[in-house]
Amino acid sequence: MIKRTTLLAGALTLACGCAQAATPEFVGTDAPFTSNAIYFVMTDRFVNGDPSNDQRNQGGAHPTFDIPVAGAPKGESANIGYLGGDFKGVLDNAGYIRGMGFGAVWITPIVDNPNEAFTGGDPVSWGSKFTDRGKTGFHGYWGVNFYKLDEHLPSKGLDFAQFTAKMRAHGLRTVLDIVANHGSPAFTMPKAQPMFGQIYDRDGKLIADEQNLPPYRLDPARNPLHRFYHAYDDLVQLSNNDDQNPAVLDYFVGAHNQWADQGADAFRIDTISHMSTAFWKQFAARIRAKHPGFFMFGEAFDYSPDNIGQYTWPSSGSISVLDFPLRGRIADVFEHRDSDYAKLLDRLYLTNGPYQNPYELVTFYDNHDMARLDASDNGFIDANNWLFTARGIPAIYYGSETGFERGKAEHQGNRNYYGQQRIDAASKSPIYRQLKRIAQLRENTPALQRGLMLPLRFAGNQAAFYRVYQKGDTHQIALVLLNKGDATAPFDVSDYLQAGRWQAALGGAAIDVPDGGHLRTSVPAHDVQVYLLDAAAKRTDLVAELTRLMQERGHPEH
Ligand SMILES: [Ca+2]
Ligand SMILES: [Ca+2]
Ligand SMILES: [Ca+2]
Repeated sequence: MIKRTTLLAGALTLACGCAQAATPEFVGTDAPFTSNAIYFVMTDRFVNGDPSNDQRNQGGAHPTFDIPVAGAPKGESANIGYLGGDFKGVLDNAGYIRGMGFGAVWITPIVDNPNEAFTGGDPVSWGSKFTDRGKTGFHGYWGVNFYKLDEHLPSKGLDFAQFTAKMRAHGLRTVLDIVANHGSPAFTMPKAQPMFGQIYDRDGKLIADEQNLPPYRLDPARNPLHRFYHAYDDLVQLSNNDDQNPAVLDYFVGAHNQWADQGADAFRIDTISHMSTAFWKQFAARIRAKHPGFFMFGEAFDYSPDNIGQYTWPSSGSISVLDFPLRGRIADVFEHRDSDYAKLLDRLYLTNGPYQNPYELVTFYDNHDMARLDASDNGFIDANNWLFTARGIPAIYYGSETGFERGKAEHQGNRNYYGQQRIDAASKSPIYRQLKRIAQLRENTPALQRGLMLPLRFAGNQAAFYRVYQKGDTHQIALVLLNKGDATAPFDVSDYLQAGRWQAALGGAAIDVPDGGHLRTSVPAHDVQVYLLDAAAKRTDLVAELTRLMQERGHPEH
């Protein structure tokens, strides 16, 4: 980008005191975290970097290591036991992740989970959903002591604080997945199992215990160990933390502040919609009182923009969300060859939408709780080209860089072990190569990270839009041209097109555009081109559109 010489201009502005001399600010968001693209790993399923913490003999009669799901078709597999992945496996591959163009790694919850396989609930069968019998806490979402690391994760010299520090030395921030809604499976066990349904404090003292009772049989009035929980169920057999109880808020603020103190850079908040916005408002305020500006995004597993938008508002704690509504359309568009880019347009909500700031949403096409994207290599390439140029913070689920287990749901291979061998061979995948190219471009292009988005054309296999970031010394206009068709597509852009020399950011010749001129080019099949003009927006109709986008960017909360 071009750095303006601002000293003289600044001095003149000050000297004359005239506000109109200042260049207007055009930004989608300034939240520093939004510069990063996120790579999401289920730590246990990524890489086993240290076999000494595998706990292979854990669990006694209910062992926890390596439990294949029965009934797999030939050549397929799934597993509900621990498979050995740990902090060291992530850290060992920090260079791999960073080299792809990611600035942050989201890891599954790190807190202590039960040390046996669960014996209640419904049996896990091939492809089943909401079934937990025989399953372990390999995923981390069954917290028992939220102040304590689970024993499968750290290594000697690599506790969480050391992990985050070493990741940062590689240029990677840590997004910690946190839970406050629930603990572990808490009832339906044939015989009560240790840790299940219990919560321990930072000193290791038992403070809550469902005692294998169905929620309606809890007696919070008389039994202090029941007061942590609602006397009604929420998600499967999980304990249901009482968001009205101040002790619950204190406990989770304390625990998660501890992990932020140890270097977590952002939180992904599990099951945010299963607790009240009043809880989250207080939670966010108390985290940010200690860690100003701390970035958080929640999982409200809901495809309705109006339902999930409320979590982003200041009245709910200004917590961003995973962009499920857009995700639904992304799957529609990139899983099908004859789809229309226009389907994406009305889920962007660039003006007067339901979100406090649509540019801060975390965008994705799949994760551990749904079937992985069911697309061809070209479908993945097209999806990534979209995700890393459109508004939002892209989050890629581990393995998607090679199309790993595509189309597979949980208990069908979605969460399978990836491993060092696949990582070492990833560069053979065209998905990986094209992802790296577009992710690295986003990493070096403020307009693609945080710029306002001005759509030009979304039709059939082509999309064209501007991203504009104009603040301080950075003045950047990006023109993004996407082609998901099987043939080279011509593009002819003139709307809002500012005169100047547009650089081809992904290679190719620069294009000189005269006043009132056109930018004519072509984009190969399943490819993207980005033209960059490092200049302040001057063209009158462009400035007017950007001013409108800026003014109408947020939700008009009252
Ligand atoms: Ca291990
Ligand atoms: Ca454990
Ligand atoms: Ca709940």
